[in-house]
Amino acid sequence: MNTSLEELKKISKLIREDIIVTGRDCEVGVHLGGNLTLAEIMAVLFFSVANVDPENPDWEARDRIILSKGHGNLALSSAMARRGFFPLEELQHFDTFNSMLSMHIDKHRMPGVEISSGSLGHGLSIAVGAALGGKMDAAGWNVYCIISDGELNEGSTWEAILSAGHFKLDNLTVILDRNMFTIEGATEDNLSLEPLGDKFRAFKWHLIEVDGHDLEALLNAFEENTPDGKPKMIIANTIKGRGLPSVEGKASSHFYRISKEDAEEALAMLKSS
Ligand SMILES: Cc1ncc(C[n+]2csc(CCOP(=O)(O)OP(=O)(O)O)c2C)c(N)n1
Repeated sequence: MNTSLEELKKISKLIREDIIVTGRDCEVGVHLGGNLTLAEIMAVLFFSVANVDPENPDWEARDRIILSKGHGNLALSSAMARRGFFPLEELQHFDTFNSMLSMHIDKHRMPGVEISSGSLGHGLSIAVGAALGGKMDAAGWNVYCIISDGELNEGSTWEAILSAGHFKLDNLTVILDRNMFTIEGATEDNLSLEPLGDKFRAFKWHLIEVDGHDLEALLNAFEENTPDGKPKMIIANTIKGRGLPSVEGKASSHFYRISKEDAEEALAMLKSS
């Protein structure tokens, strides 16, 4: 899909707005921190990079988008609604009884979604299986999988990373939401991950590191070819809770209900950006 940078900027701002408004209106609160990291990534994926058809969500030749960090469903839901997979009004019912949109992803309710997720550490293994299947069938589609840095604390994720390098899955692109925090605090305090770039290279991946809020950098990263059949790892450096001054860059942004006043402030900042 051909979408200009200017248009992508507008879309990513709309996704941010949806997250803040839903976060304000959802009684129990939402995962604000780790959804606000995804706005630009979702805009670029759904409106430029991935070959998907909202009119025909199960189209065989579609690219497969797998959000492994299922608590990012609000950003995903906003992007998919704005792309036309379902009406935008659905967001008003986010996480209410019988809604198609829940705190974590339910593939049986949401059209165009590949997997249910929310139990962390499974999505990349499924993405690797899909990419391997695509290769075996000589299918032309690609797999895009978004993982969190918290999921790198799970062994299953590393098994998948090992497999993708071994099987030369150059039809697989992973976007790592590297916001440096999990629910418990800083990743480097809990179970340190660095040097991540060296680790992915050693596992035979093509590594690209970008500012995950920079639309142009993300677009370039997706477009870059990978050498020698390597799968692509995009480390997207993001800021947890981006756009919410009181919690930006803090673990406390992870899950809460934003106050009306803070939402007003965040929306005003967004408007003037
Ligand atoms: C298997 C599993 N264990 C624990 C949880 C509870 N949980 C929800 S979010 C989260 C961690 C959040 O950190 P991260 O995965 O890095 O997400 P992000 O910072 O990108 O929001 C945890 C442990 C879970 N969803 N799944």
